[in-house]
Amino acid sequence: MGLDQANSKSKKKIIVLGGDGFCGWPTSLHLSQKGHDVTIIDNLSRRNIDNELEAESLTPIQPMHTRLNAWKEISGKTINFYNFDIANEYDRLLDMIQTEMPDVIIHFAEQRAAPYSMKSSKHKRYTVNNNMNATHNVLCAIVESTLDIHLVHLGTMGVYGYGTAGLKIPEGYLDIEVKKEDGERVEQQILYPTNPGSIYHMTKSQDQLLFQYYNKNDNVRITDLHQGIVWGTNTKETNLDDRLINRFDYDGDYGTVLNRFLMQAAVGYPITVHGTGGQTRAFIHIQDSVRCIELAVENPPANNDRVLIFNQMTETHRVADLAKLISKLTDGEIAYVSNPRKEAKENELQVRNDLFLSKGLQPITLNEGLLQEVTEVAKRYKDRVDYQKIPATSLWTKDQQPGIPKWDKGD
Ligand code: NAD
Ligand code: USQ
Repeated sequence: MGLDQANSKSKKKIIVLGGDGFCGWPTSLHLSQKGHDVTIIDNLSRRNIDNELEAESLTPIQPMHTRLNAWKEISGKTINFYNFDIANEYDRLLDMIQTEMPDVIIHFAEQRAAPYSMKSSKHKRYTVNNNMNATHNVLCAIVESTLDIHLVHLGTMGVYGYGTAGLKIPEGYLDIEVKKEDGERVEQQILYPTNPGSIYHMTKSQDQLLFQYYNKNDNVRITDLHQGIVWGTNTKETNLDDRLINRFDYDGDYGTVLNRFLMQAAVGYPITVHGTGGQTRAFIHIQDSVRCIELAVENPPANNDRVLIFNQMTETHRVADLAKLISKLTDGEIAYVSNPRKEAKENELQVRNDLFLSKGLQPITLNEGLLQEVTEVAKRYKDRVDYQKIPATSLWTKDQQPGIPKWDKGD
């Protein structure tokens, strides 16, 4: 095979579901930059949720068509965009798959905030309906299309829960040994038992079963990426022009812990540690997240392989340690607030991520230079912060208290 033929074979037709979001947008740009033919489907529900919560991205994200026109102007490449709801418009999704005939579908299109999913019955039901139907519709449409499509899904480390019996969390499958009636011992591998900590995380656990079933019954080739908390804002491509800037969520529902701490320190708001901050979580920088997805696209499972599961994280940190690190960097004050969530006060977390490392991932670690970079994003846009939106007010149970710090300027 000549080099041109090999190159054209490695260029894929990719549909990105949820390509307007925090992870989906930089991934779409990166894959387009690499020469893949990218089409985004997104119903802009995340932007509508911003309207519902009256909260905005810290960074001034542009309307979708401004983003796409800017990308065309800068890179010369076209990304097509279709605005529809994959959870509710099955026929449109099927039609799009049959027309586009993609090699790969990357599925980001779910409601992804644990606090938002716990706000009320309405939010719980929306999250379950949206996420379960979105995932099931994609799987169903792939089978109905009869095309051999590789599905790459963004899952979460949270499906495992965050407690281990001292072992490193394996990549999806757990080795077990069972004793038969006759005393013989039999070794097996099972999906690691799920232990979700919110309605959102529960939908991701359910996704795993849908994948297991469609893989077994219809041989759908699936990669499920169990991703940790993504931090940072921009990537090589989103940095090319202000109009390509990625979103930065900081509000009490959508802001994730490390980016919230960076924003809080940048604007002089107390760093809100929930409880003692003994919670240990897995993290990955947005640039590494994008690279991992590229690696997953380049390394699909073969036909008849079981669901391929990667742990998409690069390091683990205790929440209190992150707060102290950022406080040291910025002189920010730390506030230990009551935890609005129902979760273990403390946990150890060790995770295997050998698969991505073996495929060439060179992790960006949480060093001071990078933290500085994010702080600069936070500082640059600090005038856009609405202080009222910072506290985490979504409660897991009626007994919990909102995580509101005592604050001279805010009280
Ligand atoms: P996001 O909310 O920024 O992006 C999701 C996108 O999907 C949004 O643009 C939204 O409009 C779209 N969408 C949602 N439902 C849809 C539907 N029914 N039809 C069409 N479009 C729909 O979230 P994100 O942070 O980019 O996360 C993307 C995925 O990665 C999620 O599935 C999430 O569970 C997973 N993940 C995220 C993180 C993180 O820290 N952000 C960590 C681990 C895993
Ligand atoms: N926390 C604080 N202070 C804050 C915000 C959060 O102490 O101001 C604590 C939380 O109580 C929790 C931890 O930080 O113990 C992580 O919270 P988070 O909001 O950063 O992360 P989480 O709710 O788990 O969800 C995020 C993404 C989700 C993804 C998940 C990966 O929103 O889409 O699936 O990270 S993981 O955590 O590995 O399950």
